[in-house]
Amino acid sequence: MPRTTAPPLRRLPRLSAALLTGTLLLGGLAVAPAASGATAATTAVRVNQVGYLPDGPKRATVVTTATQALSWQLRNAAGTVVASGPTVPRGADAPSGQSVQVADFSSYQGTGTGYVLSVDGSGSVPFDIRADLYDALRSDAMAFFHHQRSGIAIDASLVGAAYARPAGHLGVSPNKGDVSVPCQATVCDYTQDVRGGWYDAGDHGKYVVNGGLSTWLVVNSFERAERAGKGAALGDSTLRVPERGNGVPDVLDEARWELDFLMRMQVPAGKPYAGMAFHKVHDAAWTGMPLRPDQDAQPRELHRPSTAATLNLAAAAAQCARVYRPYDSAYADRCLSAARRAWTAAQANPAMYAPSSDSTGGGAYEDARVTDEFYWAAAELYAATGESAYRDAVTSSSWHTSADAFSPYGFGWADTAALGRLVLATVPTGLPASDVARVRASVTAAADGYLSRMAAQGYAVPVPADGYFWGSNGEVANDAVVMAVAGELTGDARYRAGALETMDYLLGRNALGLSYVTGHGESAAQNQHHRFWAHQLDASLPHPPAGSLAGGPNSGLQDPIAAQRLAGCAPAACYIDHIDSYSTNEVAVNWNAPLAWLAAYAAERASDDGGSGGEPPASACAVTYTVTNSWNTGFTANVTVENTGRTAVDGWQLTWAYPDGQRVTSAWNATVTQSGTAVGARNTDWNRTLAPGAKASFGVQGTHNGTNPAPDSFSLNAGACS
Ligand code: 9MR
Ligand code: 9MR
Repeated sequence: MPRTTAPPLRRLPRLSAALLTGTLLLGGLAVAPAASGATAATTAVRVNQVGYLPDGPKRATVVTTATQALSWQLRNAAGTVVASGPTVPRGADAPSGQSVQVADFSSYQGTGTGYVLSVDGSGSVPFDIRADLYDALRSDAMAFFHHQRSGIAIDASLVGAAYARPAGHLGVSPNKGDVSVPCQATVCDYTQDVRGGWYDAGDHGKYVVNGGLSTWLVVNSFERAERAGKGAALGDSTLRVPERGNGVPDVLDEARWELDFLMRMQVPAGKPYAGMAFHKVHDAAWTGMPLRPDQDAQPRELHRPSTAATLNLAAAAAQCARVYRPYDSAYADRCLSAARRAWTAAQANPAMYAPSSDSTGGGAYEDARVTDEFYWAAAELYAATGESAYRDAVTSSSWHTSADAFSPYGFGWADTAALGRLVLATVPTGLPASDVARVRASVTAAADGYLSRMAAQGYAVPVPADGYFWGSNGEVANDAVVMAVAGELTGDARYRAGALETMDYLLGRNALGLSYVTGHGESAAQNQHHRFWAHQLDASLPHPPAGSLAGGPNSGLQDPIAAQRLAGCAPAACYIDHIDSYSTNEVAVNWNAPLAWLAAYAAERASDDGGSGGEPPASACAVTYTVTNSWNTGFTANVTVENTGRTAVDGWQLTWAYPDGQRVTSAWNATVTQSGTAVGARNTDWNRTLAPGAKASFGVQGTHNGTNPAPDSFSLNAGACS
């Protein structure tokens, strides 16, 4: 059954009302200026320290003991007041424990650098207003994954000398792995090659559950960009990855590094639990800090397969089959076969739960409820194949109708039902239109929930006051992903504004006046828990590279330094930029993945819309499907697709589902493949580019079972057509 009330066990106990009210107006904390060590101000102005988009929301939070409205002034770099107005008193803000007011300067649409917002004699840090604000974060946040790669040297030509390092865990002494890793005692009697992938975080563990989720988000960021007609921004030679120039979008090259690892974690045919995924591989004992990956001398071990890991693999690999097909159909086939085997194995072993006790040398990633993972994997397998067995697994899942698929605490590595909803809401499948409408409505309802929570909070954070648990910044970014998709589905600009405003929170408009993203913002965190980027412990080592997101405020205080230094903190202030604070200040792939998703989203709107803003049209293509000939068992049809969007489409794939058992047997002027009911038609060399307003036509011949109804919906590069 879906969880209805309490957050999952691994999260924190809720904070008592007494704690929340008892920490209001923590004087010293509330008034500490963000960056400059200025005077004893009574007011502090918290802004997005990177800046604001010209067409985006522009709000700041003012920490002040004043109860009356104050006035704000926006000054440009020359010191000239370019806008001014009154703040709105908000009173006590429970999550931050501060008394706050809000300044809204959204109506100012000028551009420039060096703006300062002043209230009551206090100035913010300087910030920019410009359309290309997020271009750097888009590539930095994505580059994080390359830095985290295991099994490959990180080359100075891509990352700079400070971040270059030898390959980790390729079996070169003193490393023991990961080319031939044994299982823990009693788990298996063979070894497995599980090289590659991304290190999870500040540790050297590699965990299938968290890897699957993170891969899915990275690939999903590309899917979303493609639907908006802007996938080129993440295309080939856009990122600092070694595979630049191979004709494949760089973001997919990066995700493939992890997908290959995930598939290596699958139990081989002929062995017990074949098709299941080992839950994780990591050191036999926790290593100390600092420690470069190639210097880790601990034995590595595979841990018992789990149903959750197996289903994460199934979901990520099924998504791979769909998204990589236009670039490498053999790889797509390999992914699909791994996904199918994983699904079958998970069905045969539906309750192999990873225990919370398994946390020696690596994190547990425990999960004793996997119905949501079944739902997500089924949704991806259905989207990839159109097959009725997967459709039935979707529609019979309790999560398909449950209102709780989107929890107020957001989705996460153990809560994946929302991901199934996002797939079904955005990828055309054979689900009835009414069901798709219901699924889409659930996405917007979730986004509405985040918006209303933001509106009720002084810092416009989408998480509830009791939701500041380990990785809360990842939760904020995940919520923003849902809001952005709601904006795409509805064209309602409020959702885009909500997604952008969460960026303000992450980049400095928060209780601590600190950007949680390294290298982005005047006053940014820089001592995240990491075994190589451990400058705080060893000055010869680098700080984390720009674009790394800290886990964020965690009222659980689950490490010694947080427990010691942060006792009594208000939830949103339970954070310390210290390398030892792994429970508030680690980096992790599942937090940087939604950050990268969001940065790509925010960057794309700014640069590609010329600052005009607004959502892309709900549909960027129109299709006519005409049966040109039909006989007792066969038919021919002509299909015409028109690019009704504003940008050229370079390389297209049109997809649809046949409603009544039709099968394509041949095609002309397009390359057509069918899997189950799902059909994909790819451009030929000569009709690959569709300028705005241009059309391409192709034909298919096929068989039918007596009736031959036309498909009722089509998608161009995964965006629904009218
Ligand atoms: O470094 C580890 C970090 O990646 C994990 O998130 C965290 C919780 O599992 O554990 C950290 O390792 C610490 C271990 O749990 C206890 N001894 C100190 C370790 C940090 O050096
Ligand atoms: O993100 C994980 C968080 O939800 C858990 O509460 C926490 C303790 O189990 O572990 C976090 O994940 C860590 C993992 O266990 C080990 N690598 C670092 C991860 C981020 O801190």
